[in-house]
Amino acid sequence: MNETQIVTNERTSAPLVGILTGSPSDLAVVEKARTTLEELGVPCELRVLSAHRTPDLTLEYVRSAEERGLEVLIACAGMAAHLAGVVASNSQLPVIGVPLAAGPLSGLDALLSTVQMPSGVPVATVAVDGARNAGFLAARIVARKYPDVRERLQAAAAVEIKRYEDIATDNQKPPTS
Ligand code: AIR
Repeated sequence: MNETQIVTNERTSAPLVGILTGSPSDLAVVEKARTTLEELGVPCELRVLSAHRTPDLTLEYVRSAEERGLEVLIACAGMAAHLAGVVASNSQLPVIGVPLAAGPLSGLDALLSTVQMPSGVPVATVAVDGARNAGFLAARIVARKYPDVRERLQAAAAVEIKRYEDIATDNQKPPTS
């Protein structure tokens, strides 16, 4: 995949969430944001854009995002991760930052670069490699407007609760032998 290729999901409806990531090398982790959104029925698009390597294309994408109908942006990057900050300073859409564990510092550099934003330019930063939670958070934001997404979030939460309750119940059983 080249650095500007758009990867859209299979849904026909227009994307509500735009996922940006700094490099093709990030995709194994970043795909989790996309699959989470797809599980929750939230149309999204994923694009490889770097604040440092393709700054003009990044700004073009971010500045046109709102008028194209996007409602939330997820920005993922490793190392000197300025992508989420650049996105938040060029759009009034809510921005979720995902610091990635790339390079010798294993994500600590990306975490600090993403989370320590100046006031007035917020980035809601999730955990290092927290792409799945970025998907859930984006879904919660759009769920304020789309009740079907809220219902799917609730159903997904119920499945998780049941799964861990079953595990806890099994733990209480005495060993069979
Ligand atoms: N990156 C790309 N442009 C700016 C930054 N910070 C990040 C990517 C990736 C890391 O640098 O998001 O996590 C290494 O990228 P690459 O392409 O060298 O593998």
